[in-house]
Amino acid sequence: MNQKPRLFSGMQPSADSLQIGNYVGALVQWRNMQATHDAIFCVVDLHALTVPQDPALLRTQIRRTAAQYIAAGIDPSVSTLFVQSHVPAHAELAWVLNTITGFGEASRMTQFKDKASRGGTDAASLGLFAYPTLMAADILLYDTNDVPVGDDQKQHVELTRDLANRFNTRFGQTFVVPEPVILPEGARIYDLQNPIAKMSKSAISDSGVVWLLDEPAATAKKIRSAVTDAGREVRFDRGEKPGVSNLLTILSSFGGSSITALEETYVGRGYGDLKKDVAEAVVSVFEPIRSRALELLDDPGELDRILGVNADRANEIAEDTLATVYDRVGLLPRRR
Ligand code: ATP
Ligand code: LTN
Repeated sequence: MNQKPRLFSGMQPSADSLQIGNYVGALVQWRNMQATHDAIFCVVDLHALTVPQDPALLRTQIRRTAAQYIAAGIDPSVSTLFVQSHVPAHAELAWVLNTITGFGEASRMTQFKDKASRGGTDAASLGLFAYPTLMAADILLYDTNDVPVGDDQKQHVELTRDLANRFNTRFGQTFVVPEPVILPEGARIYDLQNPIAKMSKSAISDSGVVWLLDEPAATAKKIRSAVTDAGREVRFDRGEKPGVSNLLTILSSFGGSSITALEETYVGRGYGDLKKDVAEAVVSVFEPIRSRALELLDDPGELDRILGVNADRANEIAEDTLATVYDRVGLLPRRR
């Protein structure tokens, strides 16, 4: 039998819209990997709860995130696209994994250190501390082989591998040990106003963030206002020209030409031309995705139905893994 490898990835519904980095760095890769993998994509809403959220806003953000996955080409009849909290086994397996994770080991996770240091470690929640074991549960429930993530999540996938091996050694072969698939550096997009920082959904100011669901005119305006660099030459140089290099990366990702080919096109032309072309390229790709997402959001009943069917599919796999885990660690099976 020639089964495709299993893929699992997810994003937090931490904003009303995804940003251009989520699209280039994750959605485009996910969409392409659907052909080669048995893919599972998750809206990780329980992860979003690790920092304070407004309940009414969170609920819309969950639907909006799912709608953007579909609009960008994740096909819920080919891949499994579901909401994490709809599959209870995620929280349940996370608990068991918490019991085999060292306090010191969890304390070394850099995302926790970064996020916790913003408000002071004492104010950080236990949930934030346990974020990586919930992520490990997401991955391990589905016998996942490949986990496409950005560089910042690599440490969490390494922890997942350690936990899988530890569990297998202690309780017998149970989990597939997953591999991180680190997304290419060329797919990393920086903030338009601060091009040395990664563009992020939860940036303090959104003036340098390009949203997938923004009106085309607003997107074009933001791109025209992007900070550039001293000089006039359009050349890729992340150290000396982070702003221009970021715009070239965006244009290359959206227009398909290589950065070298683009540099040649702009010989003797200025930053204004570059920005105009970037804006056109981004708007022409985002406009149909935006319309499709808004259409899906106009019919929340149908969207919820799709998510329900997909959650059932995910549940079947996840429940099986959880039952094996409960059995291995010595819990008493529940009579049905
Ligand atoms: P938050 O600010 O809420 O952490 P984020 O926008 O940084 O959100 P995540 O939800 O952490 O994004 O990441 C979702 C996916 O998008 C990940 O696979 C991540 O690697 C990718 N991603 C996020 N930002 C960028 C970026 N600027 N460039 C490339 N890929 C990105
Ligand atoms: N922590 C990831 C989101 C995430 C994830 C996962 C990614 C949660 N669970 C499982 C891959 C596999 C992030 O912030 N990008």
